[in-house]
Amino acid sequence: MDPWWKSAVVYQIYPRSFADSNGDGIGDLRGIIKHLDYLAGLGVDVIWLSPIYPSPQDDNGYDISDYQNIDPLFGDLDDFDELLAGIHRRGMKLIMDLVVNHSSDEHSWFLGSRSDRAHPKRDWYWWRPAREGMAPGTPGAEPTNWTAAFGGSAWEFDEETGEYYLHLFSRKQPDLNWENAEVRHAIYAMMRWWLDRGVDGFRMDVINLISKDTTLPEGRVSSTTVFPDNSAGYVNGPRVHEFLQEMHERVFAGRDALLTVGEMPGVTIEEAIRFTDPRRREVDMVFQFDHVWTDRGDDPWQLLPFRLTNLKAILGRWQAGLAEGGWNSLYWNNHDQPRAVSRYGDDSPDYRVASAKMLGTVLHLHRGTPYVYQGEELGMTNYPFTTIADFRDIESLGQYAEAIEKEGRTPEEVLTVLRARSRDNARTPMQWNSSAQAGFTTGEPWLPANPNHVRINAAAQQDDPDSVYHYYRRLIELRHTEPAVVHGDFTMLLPHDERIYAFSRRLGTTELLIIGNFTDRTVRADIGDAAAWSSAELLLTNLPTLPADLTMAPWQAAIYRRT
Ligand code: TEU
Ligand code: CA
Repeated sequence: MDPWWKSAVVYQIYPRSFADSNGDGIGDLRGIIKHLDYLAGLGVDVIWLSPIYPSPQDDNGYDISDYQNIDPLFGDLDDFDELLAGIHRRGMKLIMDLVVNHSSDEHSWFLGSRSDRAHPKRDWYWWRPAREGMAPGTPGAEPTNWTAAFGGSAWEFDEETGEYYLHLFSRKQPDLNWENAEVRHAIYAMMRWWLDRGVDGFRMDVINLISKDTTLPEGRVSSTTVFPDNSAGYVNGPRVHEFLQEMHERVFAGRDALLTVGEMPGVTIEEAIRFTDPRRREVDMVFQFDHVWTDRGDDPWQLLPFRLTNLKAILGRWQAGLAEGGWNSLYWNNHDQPRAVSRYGDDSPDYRVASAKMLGTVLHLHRGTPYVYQGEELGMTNYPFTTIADFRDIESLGQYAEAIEKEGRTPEEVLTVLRARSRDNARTPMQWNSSAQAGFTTGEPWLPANPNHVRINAAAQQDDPDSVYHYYRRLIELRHTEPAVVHGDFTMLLPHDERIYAFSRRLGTTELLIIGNFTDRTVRADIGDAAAWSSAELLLTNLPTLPADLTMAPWQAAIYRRT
């Protein structure tokens, strides 16, 4: 029997930006409860919640100070139980964000660890002395040259006990020491507690970073990411498979109908096959990053131009790589990425709707489980940021400071890249309607709503059968009704075409052809048996005009079916 999640679509909610129920400007659980019918109407099967646990909110909740409670910002455990029941009542499932590569520095585990070299929890984190022969706390005395994702060294000196602790992200996110069995078992117990409460699985934050090479080798330094490659020994580290197998055995074994997805920056296809091979019992699927890192070159402050052939080569490789065993997750967007329609499509008034639908078509018809990030189903766009004061994201602010102060870059040069790439593009309030603050809050939102909410919003799109929202609804429905979408094999067509994305899916005698025009020109899809295909059944297209002879209007997408 094939697992249920192969035919599922997951919807990601970033709670802080989804819906605010009490006017404090921050989204919360009661806000989500209010919109459950909206999600059920879209037809999604699973909801993934970004972290809602108690947190100092240094990285918007990815710094957790208590794994078994709800941050008062978002509500309490009663609200949570009500939300979960509401999700289950509508036939959907809920997966939680599991952030256990690191905790908050305000977690009681770390407070203990930091208090004394002899504290029983000292070894729960990565404490190391200064580099040999160097005075602790002086420049260059950090134990290794590792850099943190949000700027600066990955080592923070602690005056109190005279040692450094490791943080691959912010200094308020100390890395947990998975070498220590007590740490692992505390985490597994916490996971079981959530499953017993009724949750249906986990999205595991940077889970391929949990195992570090204990010799802590020097790595290749990069100013904007911690994981340019595996040189430092913590990307897909030596014991990561062992840890995930142990987690499976201690937490998931014997429980049915769960979904686990590991977020894995820097994961290779070879590793992903191991992580997702069902016989190995690690995770169901992984998030890889190759296709969202295509605009990054060696110089982090340069934007590489978008090349369709590059995107196709990457996604095609992942399709082929996981064809036999394992399973892909499919996404354009999440809370860390700019908006897909602004990045890969055309967010101008002329083509926003068409290109958002085209992107949805191409993504959802790949083999794998699609993820929709809140607002993607409306074709929400990047935000018109002007100055650095407009940003709230710790990564954008940290990298900006580093680039200006340490590298002597100009603000304009850095801002150009942040406008295109900052995580805040995805974090502006969900656009519910055209009223002030987009119907997100009655107060001051923590990040301003995009001014285009007067045109782009859920209320308007629910009333318009030709909207991006209704198109996504149909795409999701198609996955539920056409087995070839779920199980068909995948063949990339026209890999060298810079304008057309085309591929076929085949299951038994059923064959689907999917075509997306990635340009604002009229382009003919030059595939082999075009004549036969153009008379096949047209399952879905995003424009009122039907493509004749596989000639696609600007940003047109089409799905054909023949048997
Ligand atoms: O993200 C990890 C990650 O790989 C990146 O997407 C990250 O946002 C950054 O670009 C690294 O340079 C996860 C979460 O999704 C992210 O929101 C957190 O900030 C991060 O882990 C730390 O928990
Ligand atoms: Ca609120």
